[in-house]
Amino acid sequence: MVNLERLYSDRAGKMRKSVIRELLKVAQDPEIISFAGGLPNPRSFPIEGLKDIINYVMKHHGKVALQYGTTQGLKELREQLAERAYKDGMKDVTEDNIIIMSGSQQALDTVGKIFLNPGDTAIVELPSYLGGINAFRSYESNLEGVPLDKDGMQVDILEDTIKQLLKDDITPKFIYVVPTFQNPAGVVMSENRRKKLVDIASEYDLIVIEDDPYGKLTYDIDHVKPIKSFDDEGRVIYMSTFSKILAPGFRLAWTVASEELTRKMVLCKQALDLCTNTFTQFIASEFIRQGNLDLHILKICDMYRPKRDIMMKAMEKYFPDGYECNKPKGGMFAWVTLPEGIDTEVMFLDAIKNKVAYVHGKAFYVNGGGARSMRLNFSYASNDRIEEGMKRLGKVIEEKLAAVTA
Ligand code: PMP
Ligand code: G9A
Repeated sequence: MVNLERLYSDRAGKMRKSVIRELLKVAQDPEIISFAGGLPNPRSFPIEGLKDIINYVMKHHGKVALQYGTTQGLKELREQLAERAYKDGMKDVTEDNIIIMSGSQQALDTVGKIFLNPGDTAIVELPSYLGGINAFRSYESNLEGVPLDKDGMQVDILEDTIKQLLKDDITPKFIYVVPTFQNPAGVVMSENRRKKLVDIASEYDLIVIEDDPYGKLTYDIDHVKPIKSFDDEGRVIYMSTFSKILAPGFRLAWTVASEELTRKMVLCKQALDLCTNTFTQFIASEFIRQGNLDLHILKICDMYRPKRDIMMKAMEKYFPDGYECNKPKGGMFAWVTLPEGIDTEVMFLDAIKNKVAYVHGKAFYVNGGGARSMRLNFSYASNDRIEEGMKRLGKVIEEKLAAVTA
């Protein structure tokens, strides 16, 4: 037998399982109603339209679409995304500022790889996206958390945190935020805070990582300007993905960054996977060229808005008094905090017995907080199953509360 422990790097030893990825197995049990994974609804996939596009790509671009591509990605797709970024308010963006990534997850890993030495510190939100936390931790970094409220990261606390770190002789490398329809908390960072965040980053000479998979999934409010649109100094790395607006199976995402940062990330990606899936890049590009993407996003919003509403109504109907949940104005998640005495990680076992799943709050906190909270995804389940799942969950919470207060 090989003694692998002796051979593994320190890095490998520190890698942790992703609760979300583990829970995907649970979601595969058809009896369990899953509010756990951040999965798009499979009925939203434009399967028929994509069949035609795939045929078109094969006919017109087959020889290139099945070949290796450049590491930075298909030029036509980068041009299209640069144009969309410009429309979203990002200045001076051309295809040279864009990299097509194999999912935003790869972009997060790349950020970790280019900025974090073992022992370095990065700042994340409390709560924060688990995949980001895991990617940064795999580079043996320390993560410092700054709490959110209903307007996103509390930037005054951010500044105090940075000052305290500097006092302790620690220079944080970057600030990672999911500012729009946050995963997991569902909140939107206000425009004032977005501007203040860029000012703080400038004052302390830090990078901001703006992770924006959900910005286009907006149900009651207009689009919010990305943080990157307030960046005049090339210190914001913006990333978004086709996972939530087309299909996560494509594994397609993109970054918008200064040319210098783009060159460094491309270098990093050369070692990661040579290039992103060329075939799906052609499909996505053709989907955009034929004018389908924005219409498709509208359809997704029309599908998810009522799901959000059904979940919120069912919460009022079935959950015992004392919980807190702000109605999310977009995205895919509701964040619920339950009364004192409940630990959602412990309660999860009861939930599974009752055939309903969620992600417990602690998974998203780098400081051990979140024990009373849970994240509920409303995009994946059918409308009927959302209602039924919330009923089951309400019963689980009620029984737990009764046991706690007994
Ligand atoms: N960032 C956030 C905030 C996410 O929610 C997700 C997916 N749930 C990702 C990154 C990863 O997305 P992708 O499929 O593009 O790798
Ligand atoms: O399946 C994944 O890992 C992507 C979803 C992320 C999430 O649930 O936050």
